[in-house]
Amino acid sequence: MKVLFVYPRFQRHADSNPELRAFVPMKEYLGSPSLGIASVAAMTPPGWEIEFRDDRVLDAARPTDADVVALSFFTPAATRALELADWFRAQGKPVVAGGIFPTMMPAEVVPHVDAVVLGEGEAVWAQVLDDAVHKRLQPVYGPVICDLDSLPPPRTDLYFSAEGPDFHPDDYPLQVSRGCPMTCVACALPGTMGNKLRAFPMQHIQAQLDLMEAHGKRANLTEDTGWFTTTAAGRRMGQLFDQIAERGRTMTISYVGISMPMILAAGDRWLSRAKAAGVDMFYLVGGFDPITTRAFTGQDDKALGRAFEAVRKAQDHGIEPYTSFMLGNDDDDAGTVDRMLEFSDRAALRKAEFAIFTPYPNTPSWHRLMAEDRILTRRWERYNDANVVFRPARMSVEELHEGYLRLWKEFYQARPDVWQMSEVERTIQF
Ligand code: B12
Ligand code: SF4
Repeated sequence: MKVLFVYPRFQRHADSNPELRAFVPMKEYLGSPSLGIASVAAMTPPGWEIEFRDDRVLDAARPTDADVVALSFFTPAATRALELADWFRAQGKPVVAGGIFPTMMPAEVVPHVDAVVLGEGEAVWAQVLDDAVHKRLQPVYGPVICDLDSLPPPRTDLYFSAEGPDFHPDDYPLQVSRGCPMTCVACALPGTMGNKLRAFPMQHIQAQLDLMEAHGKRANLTEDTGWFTTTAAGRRMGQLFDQIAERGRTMTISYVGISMPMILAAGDRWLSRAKAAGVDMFYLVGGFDPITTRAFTGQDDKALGRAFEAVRKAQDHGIEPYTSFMLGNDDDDAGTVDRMLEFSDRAALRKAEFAIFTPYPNTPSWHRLMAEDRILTRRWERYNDANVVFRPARMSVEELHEGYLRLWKEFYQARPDVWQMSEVERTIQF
């Protein structure tokens, strides 16, 4: 028996806005696939052959001898995923879907597939395959929240083997926990993985690191799983850093996802331990937390002061804050763009990315904007933080989009040395 896992393609910043190619190397935003397929594949029963297709690298709509096709997708990839589901079903293949979008919007997916898996797929995966073989797939499985102690390490090696000359990500995601007790209104995570923080056992994390190291890969620790939302979780991360440093693995972590409140809450010792473990960069996510949603509105000098403090604290510990700015929260106005650029200069930021606020389906933000009749489109491929899909509160749609383009342009025009891009890189399509 054989299962084909497919990771459908989605548009990145410069795909949606080709003028950005002059400033952003396309490969910077290709990234590894999410861990969804690797995690579920690890629960595939013995005797099953596994094939993996990354539709971003090579069109996945090709004939297959697989008995089941399994799609994994988040919202930006949903349009393509449903197209692929239709295509494979037209070839007579049973199609199963899982991931953030199927979990948040099952009614959109059910008509295109034979089964939708809600939530964490590992617990029902063997059952789904068995039902597929016996032609008794149910339309919906789950929602399920897994016991993390029982899970094998994800089969990230499937992704390594799909790399090619034009596609070899610098790093791969590593999960240290799942679920999040916070309630950021634009986040899908509490809705898909629950609002209780569950930690992976240390040996599970070590096994993931072993696999990366054995293949010469680096790991990035995802910010979104709430790993630092409790003191105990922060302490565990400190222990992980110590173990990495002790085992001399200081090249294993490429960056750690984090937010400004998390940096401010971290003690100097914690930051020094991160640095000693080889963490040279934070992926500093903005736009969700109370500091970055207020700092650039022109109305909250205290939040702005805290933002400077957070960036300086990382820099003082020798960790570069690669800052992700989000434009389009309800308190942002046209002046926010200048405030973000001025902040970047004064804080001596070297690298940043810019995103347009996006109300992801079935999140609290989505429900509020629906109720206010401010959702402009349900074309899911446009839900990628690079298009305006809602009516902003204090800007026009055009002002928001132009402000986003100006952020990328003016930030990198002032820093021509950050990405040493050749002419080929400026134009190449990965
Ligand atoms: C790594 C990562 C990326 C990678 C890979 C892309 C991806 N996610 O597919 C890259 C860097 C490319 C990326 C890009 C983006 N990302 Co991103 N990313 C993540 C991150 C940090 C980790 C993903 C991951 O590996 N999760 C762990 C796996 C195990 O979880 P999972 O995929 O949900 O899989 C489980 C279940 O869903 C299910 N399942 C999944 N697939 C399948 C398949 C089957 C068959 C079955 C049965 C079950 C199943 O079982 C799995 C195991 O339990 C998440 C946050 C997070 N913690 O999830 C954000 C996240 C997915 N990203 C998000 C966003 C918004 C983006 C961007 C659009 C914008 C941005 N600024 O980041 C860009 C996209 C493009 C652009 N404009 O350039 C949002 C998604 C919102 C949504 N509702 O869809 C998230 C949730 C962050 C957040 N908190 O808002 N991202
Ligand atoms: S953005 Fe991060 S902290 Fe906020 S709910 Fe999502 S995972 Fe939790």
